Amino acid sequence: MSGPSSDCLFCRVVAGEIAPDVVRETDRTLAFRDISPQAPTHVLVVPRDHHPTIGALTAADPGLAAELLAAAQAVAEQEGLATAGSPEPGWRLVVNSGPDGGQTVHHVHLHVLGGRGLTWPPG
Ligand code: DGP
Repeated sequence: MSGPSSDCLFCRVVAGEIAPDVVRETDRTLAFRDISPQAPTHVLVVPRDHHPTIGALTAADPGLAAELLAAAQAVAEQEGLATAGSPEPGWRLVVNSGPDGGQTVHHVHLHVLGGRGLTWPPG
């Protein structure tokens, strides 16, 4: 599935019905700050097309999945969490998928987290 879904929160963000704090955008991706940040930097990177999960996106459009990953790296660099030549100071990429993965918004999104020392394992 890739057309907009009227009951999808992030489709509404992409459509401009909900105004996000945009960090970066490309023709096919949008990055905006999470409404409930879990770290000093917490940015969500989404495809403009609707795909419910990372698995669905990868199956339907692997090129877009790669673009999403590149967009997350670009956001990390833009936010000062890494440079092209170094991973320092460091950051984390999270993709929650499905109920056990803690996914609450069913439009695939990458969480870019950083700005503090992050612990492991996650909850
Ligand atoms: P997940 O649990 O992986 O599905 O994460 C969904 C994230 O979406 C969560 O960190 C909070 C964020 N979020 C929910 N509603 C909104 C919203 O309206 N605007 C923004 N910017 N973020 C939202």
